[in-house]
Amino acid sequence: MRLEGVELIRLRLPLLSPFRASVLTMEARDLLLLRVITRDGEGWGECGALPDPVYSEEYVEGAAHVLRTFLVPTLMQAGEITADAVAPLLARFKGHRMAKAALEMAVLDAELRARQMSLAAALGSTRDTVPCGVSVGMADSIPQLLDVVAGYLDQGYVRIKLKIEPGWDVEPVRAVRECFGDDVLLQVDANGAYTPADARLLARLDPFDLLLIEQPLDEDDLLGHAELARQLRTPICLDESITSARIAADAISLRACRIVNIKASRVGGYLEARRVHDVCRAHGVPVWCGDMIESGVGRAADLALAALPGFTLPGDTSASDRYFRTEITEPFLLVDGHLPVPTGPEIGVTPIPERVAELTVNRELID
Ligand code: NPQ
Ligand code: MG
Repeated sequence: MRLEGVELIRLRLPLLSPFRASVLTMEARDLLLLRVITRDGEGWGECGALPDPVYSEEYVEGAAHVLRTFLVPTLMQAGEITADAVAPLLARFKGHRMAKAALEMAVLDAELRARQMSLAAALGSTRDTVPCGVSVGMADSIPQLLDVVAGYLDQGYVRIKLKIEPGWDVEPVRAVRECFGDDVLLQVDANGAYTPADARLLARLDPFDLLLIEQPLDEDDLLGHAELARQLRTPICLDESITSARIAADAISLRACRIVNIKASRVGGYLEARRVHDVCRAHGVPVWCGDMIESGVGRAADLALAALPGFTLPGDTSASDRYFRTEITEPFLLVDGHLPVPTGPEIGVTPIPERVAELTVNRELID
């Protein structure tokens, strides 16, 4: 296909309640959507970058700039392209994986619409529903945290993930275990808030039978995670560190992690995310699908990814009403702790124009 235009759409989606992690407290989701225009139709992509460069070095405004200045013009000058060609065409530009992922996703969506094929089928996904976990931000008090967790368990979420940082770790985990029992699937995510010197502190989490400890150390400290893994019983899962299939292979070989959180946005797109899945599966490493507080556009594509056979742990792809009052697509509703994998052609959802208009901060067409 040939790109005739790419629209960058900035949205602001208010959150139902502030989301707090070690790196940031978020009140509203500043979001960048992409719409690619071809002769045969359109395709949608979503950029996972946060408004501030605190999860990784990318941020929404920077992604919009690199797309406008380098990535979109490169694809528009390339003539006939396919989704497979996007990453090689953009490889000369270093980094900016979330910006690249959004553009590749929109081209892939357009291609799948033209072929009347679902993303799930294109990826080789094997299931039509996925079990859903939920990520719980830090709270002002332990009782408030327990109320929030009780609410999500009542809604049917099959796994609880608690954001932790030094000073909010052992106590909240102990409280959740004591309040909800040993059978609740429970894990924690530090977003890199600890250092190797915290090994003994983190080992105090071992008695609580957690599924995993996610990204305790800096994203570039693979050897630090390998050393920490030798001192903990609880498996280490990496998120921020795993930015490509090659790094996944290195992390596994270095024994820096026993589980991997896969996010298509973080690794540069759904095609690379499939390759990360394949590498982990080849090494017997379980994976699960992370979440960047996406709209229904990213959520739909993540569900197709999470339906791949190697995704054997519940992910963070929660129902639409976990974060938003207004969803820009048809909302994803939790049924018996599961969400349906979209089976329609392409990513399976289309943003609802009225909802997009209501939440749009600005739109710019590059053509
Ligand atoms: C994670 N998300 O696994 C990601 C990253 C993330 C749902 O835990 C504000 C503060 C917004 C921290 C969005 C979840 C965020 C955030 C995504 C962290 O690390
Ligand atoms: Mg994480």
